[in-house]
Amino acid sequence: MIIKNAKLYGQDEFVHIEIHGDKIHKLLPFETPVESSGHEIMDLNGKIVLPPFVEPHIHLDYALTAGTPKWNQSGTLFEGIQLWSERKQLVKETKADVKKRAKEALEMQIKHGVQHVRTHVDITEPNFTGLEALLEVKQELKPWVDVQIVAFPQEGIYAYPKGAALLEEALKMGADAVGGIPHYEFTREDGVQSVKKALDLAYKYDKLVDIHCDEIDDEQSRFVEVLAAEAYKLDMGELVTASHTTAMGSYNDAYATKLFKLLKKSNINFVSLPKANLHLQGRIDSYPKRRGLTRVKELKEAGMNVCFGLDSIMDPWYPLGDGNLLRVVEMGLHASHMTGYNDIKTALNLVTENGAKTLHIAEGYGVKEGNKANLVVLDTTSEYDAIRRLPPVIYSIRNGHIIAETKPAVTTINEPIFS
Ligand code: 17E
Ligand code: FE2
Repeated sequence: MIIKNAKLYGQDEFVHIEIHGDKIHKLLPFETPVESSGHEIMDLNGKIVLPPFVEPHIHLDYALTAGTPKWNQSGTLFEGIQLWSERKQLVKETKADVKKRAKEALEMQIKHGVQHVRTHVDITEPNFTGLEALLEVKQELKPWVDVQIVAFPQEGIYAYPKGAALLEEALKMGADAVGGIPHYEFTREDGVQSVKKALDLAYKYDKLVDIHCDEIDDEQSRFVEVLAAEAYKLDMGELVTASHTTAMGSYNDAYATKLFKLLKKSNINFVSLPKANLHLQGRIDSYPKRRGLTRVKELKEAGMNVCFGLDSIMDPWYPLGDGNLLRVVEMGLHASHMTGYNDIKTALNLVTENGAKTLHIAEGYGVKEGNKANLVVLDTTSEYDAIRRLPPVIYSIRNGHIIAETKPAVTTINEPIFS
């Protein structure tokens, strides 16, 4: 197949993408005649082609459980954790139940051009139902999406009975990454210890690390410095991710200036979850109310790797979510004051290459000769317009096959009011 007149994201010249089997064989310059090549031709007329979207942080085991048995009334993270804990005792779900919900959520993401997903899975439950379910989903959905699994101790490594042993067992069962939640541990010391434990386990079992880190509006919550320092000492920065880090939005600038030097040195990755945290944070504030996001703009300007994720699809923490990362980008740009021309033009890097770097899959990712024929086509010819209008992904192509397509809606005004 030849994909003709494609505008690669961020480039001005059109190219023709020649696909052989599951690979991108050649990127042909615009002038190359392709009509008589004998290949099947798809003409994009200058529409934008990107590598598939990367969802760096979602909780598939929680998806589609909002309101069962109760809705989160306060909108806080801590009520979410409480509700989930109660639900685990009350609703004894089977592996098949969890798989069904996770697949429904993944289907939403696949329809929006996502082909790489990192999901956290709660392992603070002795039966590992969620983990077993997600390990199977990961295998079963390979033709559509690559899934990475973080063993996530939602109720704490030390605050939950035998949390550390459950975490280690989850890694042996096949989780790809170690999680943590230091701001939820009983004491600061336990929080520090939990971060060190996560890194030790990652080192021992050769895993990635992704910590729910400082997801609280407490300016004293400073576990990200522990994570960065330990990652630096072990020379593991590229394998390590700090998710949420919302307390950074409350740090004083003197501390933030010192912290940023360490963060930069450590080379760790950051995931911001703008929809989830605009909703969850600031709940205990009166006015002025904090936005409760990490310092996305400043991290990016300081040369660190930041990406955006969704976090939730209808769970005890967040009642909405449809799997569309473009909507996350739109909200994140507003909330982070990243609405300058250049910020808008390059915004989709936050859900493509920056996400790929975070997932440690950057090698082989991208619309390049020799790589897998994995790409998405947006219904627009302009990077700027992609953010203004949030057009649909008209094709998602994986291993050379069209795995999802959307027919864009057409709206007309019937009364001649403008003539
Ligand atoms: N669990 C957690 O600790 N934080 C979140 N934002 C979600 C689950 C969704
Ligand atoms: Fe999360």
